[in-house]
Amino acid sequence: MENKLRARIGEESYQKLSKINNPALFDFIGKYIELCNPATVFVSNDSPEDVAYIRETTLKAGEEKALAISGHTAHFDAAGDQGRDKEHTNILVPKEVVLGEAISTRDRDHGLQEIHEILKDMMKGKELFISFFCLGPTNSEFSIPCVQLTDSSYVAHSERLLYRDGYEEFVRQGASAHFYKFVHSQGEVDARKVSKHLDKRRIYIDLDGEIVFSTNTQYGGNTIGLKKLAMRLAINQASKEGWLTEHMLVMGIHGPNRVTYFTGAFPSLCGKTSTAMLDGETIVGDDIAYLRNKNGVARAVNVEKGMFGIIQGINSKDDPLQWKALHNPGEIIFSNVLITPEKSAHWIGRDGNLPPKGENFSGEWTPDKKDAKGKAVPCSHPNARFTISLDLFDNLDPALHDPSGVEVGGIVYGGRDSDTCVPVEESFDWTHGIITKGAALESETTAATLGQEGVREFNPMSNLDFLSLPVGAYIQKNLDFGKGLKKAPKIFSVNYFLRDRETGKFLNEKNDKKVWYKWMELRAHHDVDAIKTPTGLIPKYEDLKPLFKQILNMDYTVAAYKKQFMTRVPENLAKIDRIKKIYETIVTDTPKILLEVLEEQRQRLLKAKETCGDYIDPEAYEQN
Ligand code: SPV
Ligand code: MN
Repeated sequence: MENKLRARIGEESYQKLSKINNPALFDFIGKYIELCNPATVFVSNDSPEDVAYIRETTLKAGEEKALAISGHTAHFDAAGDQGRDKEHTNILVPKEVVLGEAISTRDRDHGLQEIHEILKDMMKGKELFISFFCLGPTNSEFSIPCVQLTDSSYVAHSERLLYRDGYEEFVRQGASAHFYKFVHSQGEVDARKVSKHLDKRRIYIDLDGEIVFSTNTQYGGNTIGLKKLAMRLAINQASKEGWLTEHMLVMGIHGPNRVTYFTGAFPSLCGKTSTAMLDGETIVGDDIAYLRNKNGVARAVNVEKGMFGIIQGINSKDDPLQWKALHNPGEIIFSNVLITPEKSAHWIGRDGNLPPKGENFSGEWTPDKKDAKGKAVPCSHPNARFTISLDLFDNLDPALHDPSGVEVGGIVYGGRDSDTCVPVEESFDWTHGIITKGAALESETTAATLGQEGVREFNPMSNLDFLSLPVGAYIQKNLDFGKGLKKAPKIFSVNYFLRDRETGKFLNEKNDKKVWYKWMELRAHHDVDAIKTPTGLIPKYEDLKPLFKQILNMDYTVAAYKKQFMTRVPENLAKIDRIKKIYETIVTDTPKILLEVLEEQRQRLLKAKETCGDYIDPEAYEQN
């Protein structure tokens, strides 16, 4: 095998590979080179020359186009390839394994057979890029080495910005390395260099083999193997080993002479990145976290070191840190934005006038362009993104690469909820938080996934799309994790999307969340009191008022507070009914405690309703 591989990949690449003493790695690489049959193979050892080669290839191959600012490039995905393809993303499971209705699976034997047929000769005439990365900081209990095979220089380039170098980690760990494997092919591309055969788009995750396959797609969420695809492998591994893999940001909230680290889970396009990037705080990560119990303390790391962020709505006023990085020289890949005639990037919600023309995901674009259904084509796709290393941001937290992670002081769950939950609320304890904030999370669908937007969906821990074990078992793992801690972090919920009952207008400004985090930070240290309601602990007006003044220079009114923090009893009861129904029907391995805790909450709401009515002013609780 070794000699065959050597002849196939060339001496230089072979020399790089041979420094890694791992027969399983050689077998994997040999097998997929044989199957995919690329014309040439490039192995990267993370050297500056190798990194530059991949970057230059993206331009030569036309997968990216250079923009005016140095280091900026733009990439397009096909018009129908602009979000995660949930329908064709399946976990491959042997017949006897049942993950439940909420998780999309496919029979392992059939799936493997199908994907191997699709991959056969798929890289004929193309270059294969082999890169090594590490999920989590290197040289750490959290590290998971990964190897990515892809025929897309854009994918290899994106991963370079998003993940830590892994070549040395493979060399260091040698034959003992436990690693994840990824095979991606964009398939045949058209004149615009976008995948042509979207009907053959498949994303399969083989838990047993710890290998992910992705074909006939380019959108990052479907192709950047180390992101959400690896997440399924890590959730599976974590569930067996007693740690957690979560769809969470990690950030430092700067309190009075201290920094308290928070993790936060939000469904895609619901404010996770803008939270992680709050001005005045520091970012460790904006998308995926591993959490481990170390000597009774919950510690978290960012699995990544870059950001695949949503660009829609980023403007100089609300997002000064992103704005600055996006307009400075530095390596950034813009995807599915508008390229203006001046070769700059434009997007929905950006400052400045709409350019008169340009190129976007739909091809040549002008403001009056309509799609086949007569609908206006926006200048950028709502799920347009930018890929950047976190070190280009001024607010990078110094703990990003700390091998032992950061101590978690609080955990936040949030969704897109127009009518039920208050803007910020603390749970009574870990179990109440995991169940009523995490497991009961609902959110209205967004453009991050293909399909209809604005539909309220159940999304436990914002992690449903990525689960690789039954939902009930996953929730039990979360409950158990807290029980094993000496001092469990406080659990909160936030809702940035609450609307006025009468006018339908949003009740909060985009930056109000700055106040919610400062309040949570104070609560994590017991520095302020809170008001007990049937659904949790809410802030007191007198604690929020000075925070609004200090942080936003705003006069926060009692009227605003009352509207925001009123308990909406009918909506809360309806939510409990919806969630209970799911956990009694769709989820079949629901922990008993989950239904009990929801029932207790229902009873508290009914009791409060008896004395205070359907819509309860926070003052009513204080007087009790
Ligand atoms: C998300 O959709 O949650 C993302 C981007 O963070 S993706 O890579 O598509 O998952
Ligand atoms: Mn995400």
